[in-house]
Amino acid sequence: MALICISAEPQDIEIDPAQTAIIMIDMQRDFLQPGGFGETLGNDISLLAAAVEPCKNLLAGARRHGMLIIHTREGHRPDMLDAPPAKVERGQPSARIGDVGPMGRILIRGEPGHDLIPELYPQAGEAVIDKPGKGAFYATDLQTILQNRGIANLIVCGVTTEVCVHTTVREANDRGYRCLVPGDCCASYFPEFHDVGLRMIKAQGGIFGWVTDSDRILAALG
Ligand code: C5J
Repeated sequence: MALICISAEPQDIEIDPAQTAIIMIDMQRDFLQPGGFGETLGNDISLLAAAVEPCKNLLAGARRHGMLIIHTREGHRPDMLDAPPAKVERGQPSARIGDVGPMGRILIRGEPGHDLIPELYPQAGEAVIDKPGKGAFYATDLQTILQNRGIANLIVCGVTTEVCVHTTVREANDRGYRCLVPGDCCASYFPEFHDVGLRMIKAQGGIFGWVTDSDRILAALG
């Protein structure tokens, strides 16, 4: 496919879809559904629901165009050897990482809560990357996968905007990837952090990347 031009801020961006991957960050039951990690931290999980439909539409468009699609999941080994005590012990959650909740052990790989939400479930052939940290590059094989597929641009979606989406965009930007963030495909428990998070990405001439929305990407894909 030829280059396409996507309307974005701070300026439009031209990309080759064949060199572009969609990264769906942590659209897991633990963040979006009752009884999971997000809710144990005292958050209103209903605030994340708005991103689901736009992500679904974008995924459908990306699949139609044969784009590389990668899903990530934040979580830890069942023995929790990869879970830093500083992360597990932090704050005053109603249940900590590794404790048993209504969706199994909180943020532990293999548990129901760690799984991706059914609306955005990966299709056969789509990579799923388990990450112990906030950034998708830290302690994962994401960069190897991207290099092997000749990827230069990332469309980064998911939750939460200012935590795992932002950390991943920053990691990717430092590694030379051009990051495009569709704001309606991201969400936060803190709407003001979502707004400022997007503004931070596109400020200063696009210091971390570009911001757009799912409709503009789909329109460009045609
Ligand atoms: C958080 C994430 N918020 N996926 N994780 O702890 O953003």
